[in-house]
Amino acid sequence: GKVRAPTHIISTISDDRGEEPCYAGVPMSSIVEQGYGVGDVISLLWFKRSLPRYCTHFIEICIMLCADHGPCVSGAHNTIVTARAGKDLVSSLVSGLLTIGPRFGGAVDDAARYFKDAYDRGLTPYEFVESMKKKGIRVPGIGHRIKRGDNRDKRVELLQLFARTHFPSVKYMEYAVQVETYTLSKANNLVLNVDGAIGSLFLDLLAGSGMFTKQEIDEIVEIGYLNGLFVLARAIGLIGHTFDQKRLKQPLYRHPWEDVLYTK
Ligand code: Q5B
Repeated sequence: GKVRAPTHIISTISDDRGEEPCYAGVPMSSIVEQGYGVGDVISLLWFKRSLPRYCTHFIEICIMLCADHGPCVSGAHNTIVTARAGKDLVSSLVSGLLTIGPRFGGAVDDAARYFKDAYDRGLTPYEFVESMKKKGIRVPGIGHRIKRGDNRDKRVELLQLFARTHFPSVKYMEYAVQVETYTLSKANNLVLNVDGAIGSLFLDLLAGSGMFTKQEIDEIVEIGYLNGLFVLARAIGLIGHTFDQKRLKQPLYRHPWEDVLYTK
């Protein structure tokens, strides 16, 4: 009989061997003809399924809200400095992307992991926050450099409004809000930030849409898909900052001596 030659790569999300590329089995012509958006494409390529419109719309809102946050944040700063050093688009982009991590923009997965674990184990916000403090771990998704209890992050409010209107359940997000109420009683900068809002709301999307098994949700949270939303979104802004610096013909950046504390 026929013997299948062993392959070196297994791939399950896309196929370009036919007349047109397919994303998770959906041909490109259907994607275009049926008016799919980038949220649908993310659903197909990341989650290997078509998600309901409110889910893909939520994904698109996350992308739009996180696309940029001005020139002063870590990622944009690195990109600007790199572009001004005369580097090309890809170098400037990745220089900014490499700052995304546990403190800046890359706390979405950990926020989802910790909020899910605490909610599923029935911990009160007090028990959760204090147990994190004992372990010396900052609560991912909580805290911001400029946002405060009396100057909330509009992006968080917009995400919450959308989810409260369209999601069947927002239990994880409401838990995150209770955590925020407790952390705000400790310090005014310990707001639920954009990473925490997306992390908790994505748990609600996964659990409430009926499109994922419990095992699949656990795997998504464990592997960590959700930082990808911030990375993808912020790439849009970082590319913009690169073009901006080139357009403005900005010279090499050098940090002023006055802004450095030289000490022994
Ligand atoms: N404290 C974000 O810190 C920041 C605490 C905490 C318990 C916490 C910090 C943090 C978790 C990671 C996270 C995403 C580093 C942030 C983003 C995207 C962005 C960015 C932009 C965009 C800010 C003062 C006191 C200390 C700390 C305590 C702080 N956070 N305790 N849990 N989570 N959060 N990152 O202001 O007693 O004095 O020692 O790591 O979710 O990145 O716009 O900028 O779109 O680009 O530097 O929005 O919160 O505060 O370090 O001076 O701490 O608060 O232990 O207590 P800060 P610190 P104590 S969204």
